[in-house]
Amino acid sequence: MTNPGPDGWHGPLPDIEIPDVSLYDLLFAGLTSADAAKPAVVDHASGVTLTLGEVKCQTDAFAAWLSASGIGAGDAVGVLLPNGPDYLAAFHGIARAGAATSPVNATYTAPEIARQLTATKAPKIVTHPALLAQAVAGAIQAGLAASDVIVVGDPDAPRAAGHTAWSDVLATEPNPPTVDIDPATHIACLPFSSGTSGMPKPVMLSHRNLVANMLQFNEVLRPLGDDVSLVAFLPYSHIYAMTTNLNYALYRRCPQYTMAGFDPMAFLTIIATYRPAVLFVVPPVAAFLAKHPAVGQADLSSLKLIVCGAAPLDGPVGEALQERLGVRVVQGYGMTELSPVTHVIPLDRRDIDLGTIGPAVPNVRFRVVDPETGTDVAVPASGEVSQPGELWCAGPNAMLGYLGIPKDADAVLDADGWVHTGDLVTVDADGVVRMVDRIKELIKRRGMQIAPAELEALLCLHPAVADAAVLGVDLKGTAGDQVPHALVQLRPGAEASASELTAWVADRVAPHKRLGGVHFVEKVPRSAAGKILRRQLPVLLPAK
Ligand code: AYL
Repeated sequence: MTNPGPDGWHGPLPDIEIPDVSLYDLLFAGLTSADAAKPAVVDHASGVTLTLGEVKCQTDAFAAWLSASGIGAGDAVGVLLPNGPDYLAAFHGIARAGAATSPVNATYTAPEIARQLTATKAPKIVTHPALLAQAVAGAIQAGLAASDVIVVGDPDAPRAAGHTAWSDVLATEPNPPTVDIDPATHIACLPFSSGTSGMPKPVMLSHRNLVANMLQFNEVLRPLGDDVSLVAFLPYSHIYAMTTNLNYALYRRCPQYTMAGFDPMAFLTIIATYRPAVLFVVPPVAAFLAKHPAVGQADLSSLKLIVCGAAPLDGPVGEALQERLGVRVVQGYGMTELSPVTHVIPLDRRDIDLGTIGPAVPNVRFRVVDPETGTDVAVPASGEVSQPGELWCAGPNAMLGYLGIPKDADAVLDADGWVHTGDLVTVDADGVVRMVDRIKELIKRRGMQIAPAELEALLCLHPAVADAAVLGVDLKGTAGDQVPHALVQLRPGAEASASELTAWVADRVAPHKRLGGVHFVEKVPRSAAGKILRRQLPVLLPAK
């Protein structure tokens, strides 16, 4: 085996055939009556359980309702729901109708919701009673009518307010018209990502992208056997949970135990009660499981695998977790633009450092490219690692592009199909990759994206602010968890306090994007072309 091959580096597992089918056909078309009776989703807090057959029936009913409402190919529908049983049919009903889900983070404020609905031109939104106020405000800002807001749960209150009740939608005859779906070009989902720079934008993921990534990832999990039951606490609105939890558990006919948010003690209770086999976590949750005293008292004996991704896992934390729980822990890497998973440590490769992201999953090719010269870094000798370079990935899981942004205007997906990740990595002679740094603008908080450009634009709307730059500051005692700080240049003669500007941002964004500090500077450093000189920002922070 030569690695890298002519088309880049590859992983240890052989490539697989990706079936040319829609998501619905892969997950539901061949559902046997035995499988239909299996639990698909269990929500501990509400006690609601849906079988696979019930999820399919709801999916069909929602697809039929959407089709009858004139929604289909080329349309998007907003989904603003916490994790819970209704999410499954909402997502798949939209895809079956030929439309795309525009998944909105459940903690978003009305302006954030409106921006997302507007960018994806979504004519409808599905939401939850607990999120109704911000959903309606966002929908109205985006030009939707009250009846375009579909509300799950008790039907009476939404009906009285002129909204559409989910239970009325689900009463539709579950026989939607057949929609011709070309898996390679038909968009199933439009999650938002800021890519390597600028504002968050809708990422066009096709049916093939989502089908492929689930199957690519499945190859890595194959040694686990039949049980991949899992706790779905990471938000479905993020591609990490959408692919590896929502869709993957359905594909494998295993139950997913939903949590509307991460509550550590409820999380431990759910694991002890339902005995799932797998957890998909982000580094702060890995650290909680590795260190918190309560974990020592909990029964976590059902667990067989913990996959950690979305931000850097500290190798020793991974080791400590593996040791403490006696559970295999692996690190994975992904990016929304790649549907998302490209690298995971193989389950049987105990020799690979948990601080790496492992080799590529099947069908992914990757390159490590010197950002200065644009050439691939030299292949290292056995036992050594390469020079750092930017990770480029290609495969059937690579996005179609950003919605509404011309292909040649986007620096992320190139004409040869490589996604330029904006992450700096090294690779060893076996194709095992280690993250070194992020060279894109992105800040990550608990695995969730924060685009500096979004907060900078908000700050510049404040009357006292002349210019602003936002950078990520590592949170103490965490490996790689960051909080955004702002460097603010005030207008001459204008006054504003740090707390006023912090509140200005907090009033307008989801909690994870709130500023951890505001520091006043004489001038925000910009190039002659007006670009923020981001490398100069850290030295402008006050000494700790
Ligand atoms: P997005 N270590 C360090 N940084 C990471 C890692 C990791 N293991 N994984 C993701 N990132 C960063 O689009 C990196 O900067 O998708 C990358 O470009 O919200 C960015 O996060 C992408 O952020 C899985 C399944 C990871 C999913 C994912 C992450 C999807 C995050 C592993 O098994």
